Amino acid sequence: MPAVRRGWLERGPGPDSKRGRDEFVPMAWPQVLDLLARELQRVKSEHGPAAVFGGSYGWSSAGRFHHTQSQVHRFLNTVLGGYVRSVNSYSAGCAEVLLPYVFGSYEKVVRRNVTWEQVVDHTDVVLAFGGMALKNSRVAGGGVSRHIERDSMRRAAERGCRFVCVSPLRSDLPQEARAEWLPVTPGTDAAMMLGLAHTLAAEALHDRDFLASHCDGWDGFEAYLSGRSDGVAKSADWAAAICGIAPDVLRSLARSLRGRRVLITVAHSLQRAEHGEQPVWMAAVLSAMLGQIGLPGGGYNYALGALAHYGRRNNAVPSPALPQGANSVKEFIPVARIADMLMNPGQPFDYNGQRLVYPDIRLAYWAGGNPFHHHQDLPRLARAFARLETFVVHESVWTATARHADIVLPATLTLEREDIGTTPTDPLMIAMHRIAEPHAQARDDYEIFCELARRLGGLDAFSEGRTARDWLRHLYGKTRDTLAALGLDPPDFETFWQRGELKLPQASDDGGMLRAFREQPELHPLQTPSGKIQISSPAIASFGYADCPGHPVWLPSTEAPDADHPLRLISNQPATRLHSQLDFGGHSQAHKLQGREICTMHPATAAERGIAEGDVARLFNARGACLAAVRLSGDMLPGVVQLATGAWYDAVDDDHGGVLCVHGNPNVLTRDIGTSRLTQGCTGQLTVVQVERFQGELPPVRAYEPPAPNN
Ligand SMILES: Nc1nc2c(c(=O)[nH]1)N[C@H]1C(S)=C(S)[C@@H](COP(=O)(O)OP(=O)(O)OC[C@H]3O[C@@H](n4cnc5c(=O)[nH]c(N)nc54)[C@H](O)[C@@H]3O)O[C@H]1N2
Ligand SMILES: Nc1nc2c(c(=O)[nH]1)N[C@H]1C(S)=C(S)[C@@H](COP(=O)(O)OP(=O)(O)OC[C@H]3O[C@@H](n4cnc5c(=O)[nH]c(N)nc54)[C@H](O)[C@@H]3O)O[C@H]1N2
Ligand SMILES: [Mo]
Repeated sequence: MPAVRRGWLERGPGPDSKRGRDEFVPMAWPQVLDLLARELQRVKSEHGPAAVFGGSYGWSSAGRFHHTQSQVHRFLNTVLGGYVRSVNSYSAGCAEVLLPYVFGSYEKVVRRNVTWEQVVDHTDVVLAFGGMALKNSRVAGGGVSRHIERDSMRRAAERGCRFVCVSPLRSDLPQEARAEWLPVTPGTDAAMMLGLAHTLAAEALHDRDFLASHCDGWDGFEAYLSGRSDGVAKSADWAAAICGIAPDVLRSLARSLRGRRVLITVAHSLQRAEHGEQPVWMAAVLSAMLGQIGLPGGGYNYALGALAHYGRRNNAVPSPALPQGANSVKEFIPVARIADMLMNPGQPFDYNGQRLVYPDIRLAYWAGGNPFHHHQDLPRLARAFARLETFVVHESVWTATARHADIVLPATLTLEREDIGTTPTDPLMIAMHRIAEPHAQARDDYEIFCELARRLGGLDAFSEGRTARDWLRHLYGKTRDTLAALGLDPPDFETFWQRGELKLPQASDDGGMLRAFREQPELHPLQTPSGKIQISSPAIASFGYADCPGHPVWLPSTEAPDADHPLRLISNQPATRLHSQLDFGGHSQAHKLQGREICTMHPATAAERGIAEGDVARLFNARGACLAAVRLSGDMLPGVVQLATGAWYDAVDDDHGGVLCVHGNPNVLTRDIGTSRLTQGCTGQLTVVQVERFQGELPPVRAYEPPAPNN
C-alpha cells in the first residue's frame, strides 16, 4: 500500500540525511492523496512550479498510453502549470547534442539511415566501434515483433561481408558475424580513428572529391591530423601507443577500406564517457574520408544494433502518443546533471553554448525511472536527494529510489493494464491486453494522477473526461484517421482490440536524409551552417570549450588508471534484464553467483591478484566499493573489468569509511561528471578501479526486502 517516510511525516517537509535509511508508515490511498495534494499545493504557492523537478528520467512501461514519462509530464503541466524538465537521455546525451552540428539532425541519423536490409545486400566491411552485441538488440522502447540482427549479420557474413569488432570485449559481435576482433583500450577509439584517418590521408586513399563536394572544414581538421597545427602527426604509430592496436594492423586496416562499401558504426557506449563527442564525430569524419556516406549499406550509422528498433524501415504513419500539455517553466537541465542541480542551486553551468543556472528545487516527482540504477556516483546522489524538501516516487517495487523517497505510491505493472504497444520502425501495432489483476492496492499511474488532479482542481485538463480505455480508443483513432487518409481501410477500435494487432504500412528503404543529400546536395542540403557535413564546426569552436574544440581531436580522460586504480571498469548494459527491471526475477537471479552480480576479467588480471573463478571480489576506488562474483574470460582485454549495470543498489557503510554495495551495482564507482561543457551527457560507461579478493564473511544481500518495519 502507499507509504510515507516516518521522518517526513513527523517533522514535515525538509532536507533529511535519513532518506534511504528511514522507516515507512503505511497509509490508505485517500489520506496519502490528500497529503500529497496539499504538499504540491504548498510548494507551488510558496515557490512556484520552477521549484518542482519533474525530469523523472527512466524507461518504465512499454505501452504508449501508460508510458509513465508522458503521464507525469502531462500531469505536472496541466495541473501544476509546469516543472523543471530534463533534456536528452542517459543513452545518448552526448551524441544528441553533437550530431546536429555535424549532420544537422540526430534523429535522422539514428532512425532513418542504413538498415539491416542494406547491410545484408550491399556492405563489404562493417567497422563496428563498440560492436553490436545481440544482448542489446533484444530490447526496444515500445517493443518489436521480430528480431532480425543475428540473421542479418549471418547472411551478410555468408555473402562475404567482413565484420570488424573494435571493442575490449570479443562478445560485442555474435559468432554469426565471423568477426575479426580488435581489442581497443577503452576510451581511446578517437585516437585509433585518427590513426586510420592519417594513413588514408598520408597515402592519398581518401575521397577528396567527396570531401570537397559534401563536406565543410576539412582543411582545419587536416592541419591537426597531419600535425601541421600542433606538431604531432596522428599517425598509426602515434595512435597505436594510445589505443593498444599495433601500427601495422591499423595501416593495413585503413588500406583495406579503399574501394569497398564500408559502414562505420559507433555504439552508444563510446559517448557515455568523458569526451564522448570525439569518437562519434571522428567516425563521421572517417566515413566522409571514405566517401561512402549516403550509399546503400555504406557510410556512417550511429548506434546500429544498440536497440532492436534501429536499422529498420520507418512506419508510414506516426505512432500514437499522449499529448504532454504546455510547460510554463523555462528552466531545464541536461538529464545527467541531476545531482549537480540539487547540490548547486543558483550556480551557473555550461551547456551547448549557453550559460545556464541550476534552479532551486524543493520537490522532485519521479515516476517510471530508477535514478539509483541509472545515475553515477550513487553515494553522492544520496547526498543530493537528502537536500530536497519532498521526494515523491511512483513504483511497482521497492527499488533503492523508492527507499529514498518520502511518499511512495504503488503503481501497477504493464501486465496489469490495457495499452497499445508500438514503435515507429516496427509494422506491428499491438493491443496489450490485461494479463493479471493489479497486485494488492497498486493503481495505474493514470488513476493516481487523476485522483491528485481532482483534489487540485485540474481533473478536466488532465483527463479530458476520458477513462484509460477511452484514451486508448482516442489514440487509436488518430492512427486510424491517418491510415484512412492514405486510402486504407483500418478496422475500428473494437475490432483492433479483439484481433490483438494491426499491421501498419511502412515507408521504402530509401536511405533517408543522407542518401538524398548525397545524391542532390544542392536540393537536399543538411541543416548545418554550410548545408554540408561539418568536418569542423565553427559554431562549436566559437564556444571556446577546451573539452570540445571545433573539430574532432584526441582528448585523454582526466581519470587515467594509476597505481591505486590500475584497472579500467566497463559498466555496460546487462544481458539478463532491462536495466534494473525484474532484477529479483528468476532469469536475472539465475545469472548471479552467491547472490552477487558477476564481473568478468582476463585470467591474467585475476591471477595477479590471487583471484580465482567464482571468488567474490571487492571493486573499489575513491568514490566507493562494491562486491561482485568473478568470472574469467580470455575473450577480453587484460587490465579491464566488466560489470554490467542493474544489480539493485544495496549500500552498507564499509570498514574503510565509505559506501559498499554488497550486491554489485557499478554506479557506486562511476564518476558523476558531464561528457563535456558542450553536451553534459552521462559518463557512466567507464571508470578506473582496483580489485581485490574479498575475504571474511559475505554480507547478506537485502536489496529485495521491503524496508523495515511497518510495511
Ligand atoms: N554505469 C552506467 N550507468 C548507466 C548506463 C551505463 O551504461 N553505465 N546506461 C544508462 C542508460 S543508457 C539508461 S537508458 C539508464 C536506464 O535507467 P532507468 O530507465 O531508470 O532504469 P530502469 O531499471 O529501466 O528503471 C525503470 C523503473 O521504472 C519502474 N516502472 C516500470 N513500469 C512502471 C510503471 O508503469 N509505472 C511506474 N511508476 N514505474 C514503473 C521499474 O520498476 C523501474 O524501477 O541507465 C543509465 N545508467
Ligand atoms: N539486454 C539489454 N539490452 C539493452 C539494454 C538493457 O538494459 N539490457 N538497454 C538498452 C538501452 S537503454 C541502451 S541506451 C542501449 C545501449 O547501447 P550501448 O551503449 O551500445 O550498450 P553497452 O552494452 O553499454 O555497450 C556496448 C559495448 O561497448 C563496449 N565498450 C565500452 N566502452 C568502450 C570503448 O571505450 N570503446 C569501444 N570500442 N567499446 C567500448 C562494451 O564492451 C559494451 O559491451 O542498450 C539497450 N539494450
Ligand atoms: Mo539507454
